[in-house]
Parts: sequence; structure tokens; C-alpha cells
Amino acid sequence: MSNSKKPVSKPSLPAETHQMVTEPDQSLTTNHGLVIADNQNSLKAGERGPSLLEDFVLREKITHFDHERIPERIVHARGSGAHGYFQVYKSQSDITKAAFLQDPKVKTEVFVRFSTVAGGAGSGDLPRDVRGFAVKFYTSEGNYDLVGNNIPVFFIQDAIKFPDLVHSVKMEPDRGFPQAASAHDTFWDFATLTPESMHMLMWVMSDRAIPRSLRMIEGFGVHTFRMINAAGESRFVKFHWRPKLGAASVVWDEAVKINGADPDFHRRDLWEAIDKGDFPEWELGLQVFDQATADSLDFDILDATKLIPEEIIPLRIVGKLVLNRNPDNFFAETEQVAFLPTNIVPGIDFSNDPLLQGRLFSYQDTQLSRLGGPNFHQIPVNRPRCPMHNFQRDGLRQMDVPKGRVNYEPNSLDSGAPRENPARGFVSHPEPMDGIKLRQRSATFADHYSQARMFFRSMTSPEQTHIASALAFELGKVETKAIRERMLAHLLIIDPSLHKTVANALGMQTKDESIKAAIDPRDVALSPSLSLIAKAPVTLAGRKVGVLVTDGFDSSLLTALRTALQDEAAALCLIAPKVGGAKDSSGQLVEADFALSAAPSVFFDAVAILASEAGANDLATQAAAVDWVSDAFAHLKVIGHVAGAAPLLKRAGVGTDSGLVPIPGEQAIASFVEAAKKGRLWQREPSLRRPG
Ligand code: HDE
Repeated sequence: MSNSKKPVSKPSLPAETHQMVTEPDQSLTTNHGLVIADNQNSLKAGERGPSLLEDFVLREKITHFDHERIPERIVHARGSGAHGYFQVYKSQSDITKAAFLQDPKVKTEVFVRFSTVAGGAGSGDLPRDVRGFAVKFYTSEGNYDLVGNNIPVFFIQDAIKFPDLVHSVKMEPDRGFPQAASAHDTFWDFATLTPESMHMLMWVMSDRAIPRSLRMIEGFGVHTFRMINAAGESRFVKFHWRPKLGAASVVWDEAVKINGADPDFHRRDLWEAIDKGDFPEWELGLQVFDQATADSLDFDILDATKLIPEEIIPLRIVGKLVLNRNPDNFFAETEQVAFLPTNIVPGIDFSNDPLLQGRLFSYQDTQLSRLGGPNFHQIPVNRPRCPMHNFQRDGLRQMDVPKGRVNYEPNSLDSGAPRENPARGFVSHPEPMDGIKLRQRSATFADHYSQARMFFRSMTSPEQTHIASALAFELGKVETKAIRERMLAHLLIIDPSLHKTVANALGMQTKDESIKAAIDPRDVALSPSLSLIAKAPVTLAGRKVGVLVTDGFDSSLLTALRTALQDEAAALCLIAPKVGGAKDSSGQLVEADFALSAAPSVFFDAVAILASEAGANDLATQAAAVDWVSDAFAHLKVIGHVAGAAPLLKRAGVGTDSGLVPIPGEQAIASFVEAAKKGRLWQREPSLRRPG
């Protein structure tokens, strides 16, 4: 096709628009390459006549559109993806022969998909839910997929219960609601009849389930895996991802409001950070241990409802993951990426965890129906980046054109055809196996309460209160009293003080001791490293500060604040009553990033009010502005303010505490920044809300 722009006539246009048009650089074509002359009108029998079946252009376009959607994932349907790389800090050859864990000079390409679990693809980003954290490493030895979550344990111990778990948490089948919510009868019915879920329930009720940002979640491989070195020595390993920005969460009331104000809050945050070059990073940590250590633990390492406290086996930090490129196309990449826990490489192997074993079957199977056949590995995001050859042929959606006569092995007709390679090929760890066929849970899996108790008691006081509040909210939405009572009976075993708080919050004074633990919980050593608040970094890096201005504001103060926040690697978002902006005290118009109505304070980690007194008086009559301030206070944020902001602060009814930082002039900006770096003021919370 010539690219020269010569004028061509366009006879199919209606008479009134009949004109000479310029030939475009790229002509629109059908899927088979035929150039389309008119993309505005279907082929009809006469100007006002019926459309003709012959119109293959129309039919091709509509047919393709009709099939634009593929079945969404059964779980983890809502997700956000990004490209990046993984780099090991130093060779891990003592524990594994995996090639991507050897050379610190090598950057291994990755694609990562974060997700919520229960909601559909169009659901909001901030339900109380587990987050998926799936990483595809395109290694030189084939794709390695580490398909984990942001919580290190799981609800169930055996894969056979997964469909029941998922059915119970998803929308109830008769009514089709609630969407993306565990706060309903069927979930709590299942969970309370499944004592092994108690530890995970503590995590899901904790702040971990309402993260501030996908850039601020931890990740876990959950199961115990194996690593094998070149000498064939096997060790057990647990995988951890640690965010460089620190892990952080929102408070529940904020999550509820964010979901309404910006259902794409997490997706947008990840996209924007990468887009502006603020690349999210995680470090990969391993807990490596041998059989003797495994035997010394008071739980079974094959039980996915248990974690190994870092206080017992510290993390060995081995490398970093950097996400530095947004997808070019959401559907082609994020939607079509197919993670398979069976994608492993020499040097890594599975354990016999019965939950993992079921997953080894499920993912391949689900892709067959989701991606329409056995050739989904040919989709660009799923293709290995290393050479790939075998004799699997044909099938739906075959994109390759294999050549030659030979499509079987062994063969003698093609000496260049692929052959097995015992030297480099994957060999399963030769673990001795001997046993009788049976359907039975090992007795070593029977302690369902000790780690639930350990997790709850390892939390700081605000975190414990949040767990109790979440339980009160969730159970408060459960209509069937017997289910609420059953959960209270479990809580009594986990921790009597938690039971008491939740029972009080629900106004249910039962002390039901009808549930008997298969094994009475033990008071194991606490694990303070499980608390997010205890290890929260003092930083504003990657955080956002919302600055509210009105006409007459002090622009030199704003400039100084902007510089101070830049120095902390934080972003400043300028908010004015109107998006067009506000005039500073010299009458100069400064454009805003957002109008107040479009940027509630729940979007920010800290706020500052630089309003003039006249502006603040006016804002004090506007509910959106009053909510902006009272929400920031209720969400325990640091609020910087100039003297002129007083009428608005007063109307919002905010108290005075160390989180209200006056900014009388540029010299006070440092105190605002120092206060904001500490994050939320947990000490403010007891005066504002209690469970129930
Ligand atoms: Fe999954 N899981 N899962 N899962 N899972 C899927 O695979 C399954 C489990 C996890 O971003 C599905 O491609 C079974 C644990 C993530 O695309 C499906 C069992 C953990 C993702 C499936 C589990 C996970 C999935 C649905 C119990 C944490 C999203 C669509 C034996 C370690 C990956 C798909 C992405 C997705 C099955 C339990 C993590 C149906 C049978 C435990 C992060 O195959």
C-alpha cells in the first residue's frame, strides 16, 4: 500500500458529506486485509432499505465485538498487571540451581498480576479481601510462576474444599449478591463449619485485607516448596515479597468511601506510579530450612493454614523485583496472562502440601476454558522467552506454523528435531514415597487455633481493635443467628478478650462453649514481625499529600511545601473548590489537579489546608469541604493548616492533637512533614470509634 496522501473520492458517503478525502497513513482493513471504504454505514438495499446479509464488513465487525469478552477468572477476576524485572543480589547456588537465581548481572523479565479474589472483573478495588500476587518470571530455563497471595496462610488445608470455599464467599446463588464481600451468611456458614479457616480469618479480618496500595502489600508463596542445588541437595523454602515502600493499609471507613469515590483506586495508583517513573519494588525473601528443622516445628510444614514465624526462621533476602512498564493493552496482557503453579524450573520443586497438589491440576484446566483451548501458551504474554519446541500440534487457536514431516518422537527422519535432554531437563526431586491409598487428613494438621491466637495476640492494640471491628461488621451482616453464635464460640477458643469485644459489639452475650477444639490451642511464642503497625516505616515515600487551597492562598508556602514533599519522594495533589484552580494572594491563577468534589481526603495519606480565611469561611458552608476535613481527622491523618483555615476546622469539629500541625510560615513545613512521615495517629482512634 502506498503511503502517499493522494486525494481519493469517497462515493459511499451520503450526498451532504460527499467530499474529497486524503488517503490516511494506515487504511482501515477487515481482519483479512481488505481495505474498508466506509466504516460509517452498513450495506443497504436503498438509502432507507433493509441491511443486506451480504455486508461481510458489518458482520465481521459485529461478530468480533460479540466475542470481545472471555470468561472472567472464577476467582481473582479483578486484577492489575505490570511488566518488570527480577534481579538476584548474589548467587544462591548453595540452595538452588535455578538459573535466574545465580547471576546478579542478569535481569529476568517478569509480568506481575495483582488481584482481589471474590469480586467480578468490574468490582471495586477495596473490598475486604485477600490480594493475589502472581509473578511470571520469563527465565532462560522456561517460565517460572510464583502464584501467591498477600497473606501467608490459607482458609483450607486440602484442595478438595476449594470449590465450596469459593462458592460460599461469592455472590449467593439465588439472589446474585453480595458482590465482592465476605460479609454474608453463606461465607460465615462455611467458615464456621471449617475450623481450619480460623487462622486465615484472623488475617482477613485484619488490616492486611484493605491495603493502601498494591505497591504496599507483602506477598507470600503460602505453601512450602523445595529448592534443589546442583549437588541434588534438597531444602524446604517459603517465599516472601517485601515492598520497599513498607506495607500499609487504610482504615475500614476509608475503604468503604474509596470504593465509592474511585473504584479503581489501586489500579490507578499502580498505573500512575509506573507511568511517572516511580517504579514499585519488592525484595524476595526466603525462609530456608531442612528436614530436621521441619520436624522440630510444632505444626506440619505441609499445612497451608500455618506460617513459620520469622522469629524462628529469619528471611534470607535474595533479590529485588522492579515493576517498570505498564501493559500496552489490558486485555492482551493482564486479562490473558495465564499463571500456572506447575510452571517451575530446575532447582525448584513442589512439596506434598495437599492444597498445592490440587492447584497443580487446576490452573492448566481453567485456562482451557478461559482462553479457549490448549494453545494459550502462544499468547505473547504467556510465551516463554527461551527456545521452546515439542511435537504438540494443532488444536483451537493454533498460531504457529510448524514445519516438516516429523511430529512425533522418537524419529529418525529429522536429525535436527527436538530431543529429550537428561542433562538440562527438569527432574523431580526423588523423594521416597510409600503409603496406602486413603482419604485422610494427617493428625499433624489438627491444631486449628494456636496460630490464630498467636496472630491475634501478636498484633498491636489498634490492630486488635480493627480485627474485632471487622468481625463485628461482618457478623453484623449475617442474618442467621446460629452462624453468629458459632463464630463467637470459635472466638472464645481463640482469645477470650476478642470474644468479649465482638460479643459486646454485636450485643450478643452468649458464652457458647459447644465447639470443642480437636487440639486445645497452645500459647506459642508471639511473632511481633506479623504486625504492620509495629514495623511501619517512618516515610512519605510513594505517599500522596492532598493540599486544599482557595482564592487568596499563599503561593510561596505552597511552593515550599511542594519542594519539601519532593525531597521526601512524596506527591503533592493540589485541590481547589474548582478544577480550574484558585488565585493566590497576588491574583495569579494556579491550576488545580482536582476539584474538591472529585478528590475526597480518603485519596491521601496526609492533608494540608492552605485556605485563606475568606475561602475557609466559604468552604465551611459546603458539606464536601467539611467532610474532607472531618474524614481526614477520623481516618487518623496528619492535618497541616494555616491560621486562615480555622473556620473550616471548627465546622468540621476536629479536635486538637499532635496530628493537627499549624503551618504559620515556611519554617513550620518541616514539622508538618515530620509528623506526616509517622503515618496515622493511632492514639486518636479510641476517642473516635470502637468495635460495633
Ligand atoms: Fe488459586 N486459582 N486456587 N490460589 N489463584 C486461580 O486460576 C485454585 C490458591 C491464586 O492473576 C485460578 O487462572 C485452587 C492459593 C492467584 O491470574 C484457578 C486452589 C493461592 C490467582 C485457581 C487455589 C492462590 C489464582 C482462577 C486450592 C495463594 C490469580 C483463574 C487448591 C498461594 C492469578 C486462574 C492471576 C487463580 C485455583 C488456592 C493464588 C481456578 C483449586 C492457596 C494469585 O485455577
